[in-house]
Amino acid sequence: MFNFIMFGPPGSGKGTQSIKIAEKYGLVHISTGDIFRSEIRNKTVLGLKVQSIIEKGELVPDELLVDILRSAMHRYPNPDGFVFDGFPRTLRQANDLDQLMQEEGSAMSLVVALEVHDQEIIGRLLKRAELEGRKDDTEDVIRNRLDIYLGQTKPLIEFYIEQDKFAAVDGVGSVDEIFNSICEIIDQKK
Ligand code: B4P
Repeated sequence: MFNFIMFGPPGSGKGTQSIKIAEKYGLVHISTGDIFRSEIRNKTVLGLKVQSIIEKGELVPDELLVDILRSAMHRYPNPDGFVFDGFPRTLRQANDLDQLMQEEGSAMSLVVALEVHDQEIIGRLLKRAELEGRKDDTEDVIRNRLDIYLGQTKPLIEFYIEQDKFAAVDGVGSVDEIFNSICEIIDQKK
C-alpha cells in the first residue's frame, strides 16, 4: 500500500490536490473535513455534535476522530492506499493513525506539506466564502484556524521529519504546477 498525507494550513489547497493525487495513483481519498460537512448536512448525531465546533474553526476532539477514520477506511476493501486530507491535525491523531496503519498491516509512506503564506490563505478562503458560503470562512474564524494550525498541527512536521517521511512544496502557483511538484516527490518515493 502507498499511504500519503496531504499536509498544510487551512486553505493551502489540500482538498484540491488530494483529489488529483487519489485519481492519478488509484488511491482512496479520505477528507475528515468532507466527512464532518456531510454529517452536518444530514443532521446526524455526530453532525449536531461537531457543527458549532467547526463553525468556530476549532478542532473536533481527538477521541472522536479515530473511530471515524477506521470506519471510513473499512468502507474500501483491499485498497492500493489512502490519501489523508485534513488528518492528522494533532500529535495524538498522528499516533492514532500509525496505530490504524499497523492494524491494516501497513504504514505511512509519505507526508507532503503545501507551503502558503497567511495573506494568500485569507484571500483564497474569503473568495471561497463568496462562492460556497462556508460558515468557517469568515476572516475571524480563518485567523483562529491559522492560530490552531500553528499551535497544534504544524508541530507534526517534526514528527514526520524524524521518521524521514516529510517533504514540502511551494503551494503558491497554478493547481497543475503544484500537482506536478507533488507527483515528482511521490514518484521518487514509490
Ligand atoms: P477542512 O475541510 O480540512 O478545511 P481546510 O483546512 O480549509 O482545507 P480545504 O481542503 O477545505 O481547503 P483547500 O486547502 O483545498 O477542515 C474544516 C474543519 O473541520 C476544521 O477547521 C476542523 O474544525 C474540522 N476538522 C477537519 N479535520 C479535523 C481533524 N482531523 N481533527 C479535528 N478537526 C477536524 O482549498 C482552499 C481554497 O483554495 C479553495 O477555494 C480552493 O479552490 C482554493 N485553491 C486551491 N488551490 C489553489 C491554488 N493553487 N491557487 C489558488 N487557489 C487555490
